[in-house]
Formats: sequence, structure tokens, C-alpha cells
Amino acid sequence: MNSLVQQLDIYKQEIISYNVSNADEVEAFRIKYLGTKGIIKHAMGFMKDVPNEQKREAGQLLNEFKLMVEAKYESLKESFSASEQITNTIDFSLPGNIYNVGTRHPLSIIRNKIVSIFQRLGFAIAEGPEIEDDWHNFGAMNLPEDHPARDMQDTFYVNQNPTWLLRTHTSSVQARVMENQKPPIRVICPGRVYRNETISARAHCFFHQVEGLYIDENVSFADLKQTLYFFVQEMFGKDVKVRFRPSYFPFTEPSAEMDISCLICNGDGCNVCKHTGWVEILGSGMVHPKVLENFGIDSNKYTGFAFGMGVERICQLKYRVNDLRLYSQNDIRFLKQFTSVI
Ligand code: 2NM
Repeated sequence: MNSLVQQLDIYKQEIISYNVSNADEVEAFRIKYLGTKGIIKHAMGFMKDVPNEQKREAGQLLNEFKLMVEAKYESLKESFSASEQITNTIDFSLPGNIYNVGTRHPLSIIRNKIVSIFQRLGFAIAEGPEIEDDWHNFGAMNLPEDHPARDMQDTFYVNQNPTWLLRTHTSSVQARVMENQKPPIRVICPGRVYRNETISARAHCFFHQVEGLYIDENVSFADLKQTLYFFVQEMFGKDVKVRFRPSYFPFTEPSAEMDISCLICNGDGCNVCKHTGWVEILGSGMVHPKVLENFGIDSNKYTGFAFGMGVERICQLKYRVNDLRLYSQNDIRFLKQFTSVI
């Protein structure tokens, strides 16, 4: 019994200071102590020579020893495999993984630019639903019942409930602003709009608009012109020329369309400006008194101007995108060409 205790103490000292430097040495430790011909098996063999009254104590000692060896084996295995991972599987000299950062959609870049120019003039952003009712999209905007825009040919109506439609312009958002706020009102309304058109390079069943509305006392046509002139200069640069042409919209009177000198050919004449040197970029006008009265705004006290432009059109002029279908095909080769800070 005493010799067993002494022998185990010697082994314990050896195990405490046992060190390995590779996987083979871990295995050698296992074979030496835990193997079928190992020290533990050998020590268990002594049990048969231990007198009966000491068997319990000897069994306990051997068991403690076995647990100690097993714990040492686990820790050698663990520390060795951890160090192996670092030295063998990570090569710190390799270049890092490339992180693919997305790019903004060209329409988002241009829309953000348009909106931020008007924000600097004090316009607030307003948004509204894409599914609208007849009143907010047409009725309140002074479009008579028999106006061709209301035709099924031009407007998408919701099958389940034809009193609902997909808005054809973001004027419906301005209708909701006039419904809920009192003048002074100064809002800019960006958003997607829908029209029942056959899809081609020049037409699509949805596109994007930015419309603006400014209502207060003494708002004049001169304010409209100066605001839009400022916008054009910020958007296209100081050298661009503008002209206003009389036009007609049911919701404005008088109405005007604005052209800018063609950026593609500098006014010399090209396909984009159809050899006129001018390209149309927006519609505008003084808000029709009937529209104001529809929302209980006193048209003797208040006047306002409004305007609307297509984001795709501005994008075509800025980026020379000549096929509307490119905007919604999600071809990465197209999308990755545009960079922006906003
Ligand atoms: C345009 C052209 C002219 C317009 C008018 C209104 C409102 F709400 F005041 F009646 N919103 N937008 C307007 C005026 C839109 O788009 C070519």
C-alpha cells in the first residue's frame, strides 16, 4: 500500500510538469498513461495484491489518479489544437475579404438631389399612399368627370374596388396636405406614380415624380419663376438657359411648361432636343382657385404656385439614360455605374 502511494506520487509529479509540442506527443502521452498497456492499466493490476481491508482506500487513490491523468490529457489536447489553429489555418499575409458596397439607384440619386434643393428653400417633404381614391387624385384637382385621364385606358383601377386607383400623379399627396394643414403651405412631394401605358423605351407603366406646392398670401407668378430658375441653376449649373411656354393643366391657371437649353448638344440641335436646342423639364402654374376652395382655402386671401417634374426625365438629361426600361430591370451592370454622396 505504501509503495503504491509512493509510486503514484512520482507519476503525479511527472504529469504536472508534462509538456508537449505537437499532436504526436499528445498521442504519446495518451498511450503512456491511458493506453491498453499503459500505466493506469498496470497500476490497476496491483489491486489484486492489496489486502482486503485496504482495497477501498487503494481503489480511491487509483481512481483519483485516473481522473487527474484524464484531465491532463484533455487540457494537452485542447491547448495544442488551439495553437495549431492559429499557426496553421490563418495566413495573416493574405489580402482581406472584399466587402461589396451597394450603390444608390440613379433615380434615388436624382430624386434626393431635387428634394434637397427645394428643402434649402424651405419646402418640407410630404408623402402619401400610392393607392388613392378618385377625389384625391382627380376630383379635388379639378379634373372633370369626363376627363380622358380618368379613362380605364390611362388609369389603373383596383379590380376588387374600382373606387380605388393607383395615383397618376403626386398631386394627390398635395391634396392630402391641403386637407390637413392651413396655409402657409410649402411642400415637396416625391413618389412613384402609375399610368396605363405599353412599356417601351419612352413609356412605362410607372415612373417617378417630384411635385411642389407653395400657398401663402401674395404668392405670385414671379415667385414661381424665380423658384424654378433657382432649381435649374442648382441642378444643371449657372450656364443653362430657361424659357417658359404657356400651357394648360386643369389644376393651374395660368399654366406654363419650362424648357432648358439642351445639355447634350449645348443648344446646337440633337436627337434629345429634336433639333430645337430646348428640352422640356417640368410643368407648372398658379393653383386654380377651385382647387384651393375644394379644401376651404380662401382664394381671395391666398394664392399659390405648383409644379411637377418627372425624375426619369431629369435623370436622362444628367446621366444620358435613353431607355426607361433600364431603370427597373435591375441589371447590375447598369446600376453600378452611378455614385453619389446622398
Ligand atoms: C404639374 C404641373 C402643374 C400641380 C398642381 C398641384 C396642386 F395640388 F396644387 F393642385 N399639384 N401639382 C401641378 C401643376 C403639377 O405637373 C406636371
